[in-house]
Amino acid sequence: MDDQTFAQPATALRDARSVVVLTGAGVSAESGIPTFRDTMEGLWASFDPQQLATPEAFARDPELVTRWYDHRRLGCAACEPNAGHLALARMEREICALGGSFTLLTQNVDGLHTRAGSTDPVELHGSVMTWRCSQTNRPVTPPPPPEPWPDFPPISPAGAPARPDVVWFGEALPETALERSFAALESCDLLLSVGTSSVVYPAAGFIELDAANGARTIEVNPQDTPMSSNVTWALRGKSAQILPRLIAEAFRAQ
Ligand code: BV8
Repeated sequence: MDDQTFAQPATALRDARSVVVLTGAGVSAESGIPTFRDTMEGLWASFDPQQLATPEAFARDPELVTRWYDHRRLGCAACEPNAGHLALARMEREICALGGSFTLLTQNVDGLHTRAGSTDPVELHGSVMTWRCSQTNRPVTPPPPPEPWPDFPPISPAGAPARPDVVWFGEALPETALERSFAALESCDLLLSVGTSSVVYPAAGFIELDAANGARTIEVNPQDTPMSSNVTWALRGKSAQILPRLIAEAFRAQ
């Protein structure tokens, strides 16, 4: 992609007073974490993630579901943030240094934005790194990576299976996450959507909401998504390459 492609979105980013970034599994792809709808690797190749990420699956087979999530917990812990995560952490610092506001909303459960230096991401779908009792909702601490849980399903002190702190399909997103999201979206003048297939709601609807509010939008993705027709600029490519170039163009003078 030539520099001209970056000129307008970079100017919009530098001039923005209130920036919201929405990320999906694509931003972690270059850290080695398979995206949600990629074919699952190895042991899990014969399972559909959408079928495993539900309360019904957990109730039906807590051993299988907790094994899958512990496999993902250890996989995420073994990965490092990539240049895309680091670029978003720098974007936050640059926007705030110019007196603007910045909010990062992520659908990812891998914790990589925090490890890259983003100060307070809104984890819309929770985290696979923390677990809780499925009965009392009290935290249950997993063994430190790379240690797996000793037993599956892990049993909480209350005697019930422990579950990961993720939002399953059919479960409501955390109230605070939704409140922070809508407050940020209402006032934002620039929304970046990075590495998401834009098919999971309510996050997928954020782009439509912001386009309706008059915000300009930048989509960073190797391919079109159902939201692409709503965006102002589509930067086609991998986020670990696109985001550093966008930041360099927007804040090169700083
Ligand atoms: C709810 C946690 C209500 C678990 C996840 C309205 C319309 C239609 C359906 C619904 C609706 N409202 C609700 C629904 C149902 C459902 C839904 O949206 N279903 C979809 C499938 C149609 N939504 C829900 O159930 C939500 N709950 O609304 O509750 C409610 C209210 C009150 C009371 C009770 C209930 C809950 C949704 C959350 C589900 N949990 N994750 C886990 O991780 O195991 S969602 C899951 O999908 C992941 O979090 C993932 O992040 C998310 C979205 O996927 P993406 O992140 O976009 O990842 P994907 O693989 O799909 O795409 C990757 C993209 O990256 C691709 O575009 C690819 O091209 C790109 N890419 C690849 N490489 C790169 C790249 N981009 C950049 N760089 C690269 N290198």
